[in-house]
Amino acid sequence: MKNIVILISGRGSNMQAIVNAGISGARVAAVIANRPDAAGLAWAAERGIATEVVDHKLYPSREAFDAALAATIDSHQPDLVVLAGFMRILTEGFTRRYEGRMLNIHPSLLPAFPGLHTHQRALEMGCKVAGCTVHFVTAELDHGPIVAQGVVTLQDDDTADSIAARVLTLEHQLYPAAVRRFVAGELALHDGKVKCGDNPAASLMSPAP
Ligand code: NHR
Ligand code: GAR
Repeated sequence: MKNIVILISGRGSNMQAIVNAGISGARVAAVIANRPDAAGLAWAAERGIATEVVDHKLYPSREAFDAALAATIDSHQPDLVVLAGFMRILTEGFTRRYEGRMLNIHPSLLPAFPGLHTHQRALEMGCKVAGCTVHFVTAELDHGPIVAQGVVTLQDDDTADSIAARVLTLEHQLYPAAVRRFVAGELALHDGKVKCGDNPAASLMSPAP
């Protein structure tokens, strides 16, 4: 049985999608938040999942926060660390510790729009498509090797909120599918490149018509 540790900062709907997917061969060993008020914590606790808070405001530096976070994660013996709406930039040392076993979902079609406010930026640029990207986490923010992407078509009356809602629905399919492939041994990082099994269709999703 593999241990998955999920890091959240807020609502945790991607965490819920992964828990609800029931990944065979794995269990969600813990849900850890950097904010005590993260709504997803209560949802996880109600389901008997271990929850922890490592409050970044209680640490004097990013290094000190990351050291405490790593100690908490490691106490759950993770095979995979999943960032699910986790909002703190991680230090290089932290990302190296979990190299090849830490995934993130980012709400844009990377390498476009790393960072925050992705949907608003896509609208302002006149993009015709938007989406989300699952990637391995490396030191460079939102630049790790890409595992899977979900694409939505933009309409004239779209707002950042309407795009976020459509993309989120896709995130909830794409992310559990990627986690399932990692747990099954069909997805790995070798020499900085993504190696995956022979199911390329699992790497690109768009909404059902
Ligand atoms: N850390 C590293 N080193 N590499 C990545 O690829 C990371 C990462 C940490 C988080 C998620 C990412 C996203 O999907 C992620 C990927 C937070 C910020 C941010 O600016 C940017 C990108 C992501 C997460 N955070 C501010 C900070 O100062 C705080 C913002 C807030 O608290 O609201 O850490 O988008
Ligand atoms: C998701 O859309 C995720 O892609 C995005 O925040 C939302 C989290 O929702 N992540 C980031 O912006 C990371 N910086 P959730 O908490 O309901 O999963």
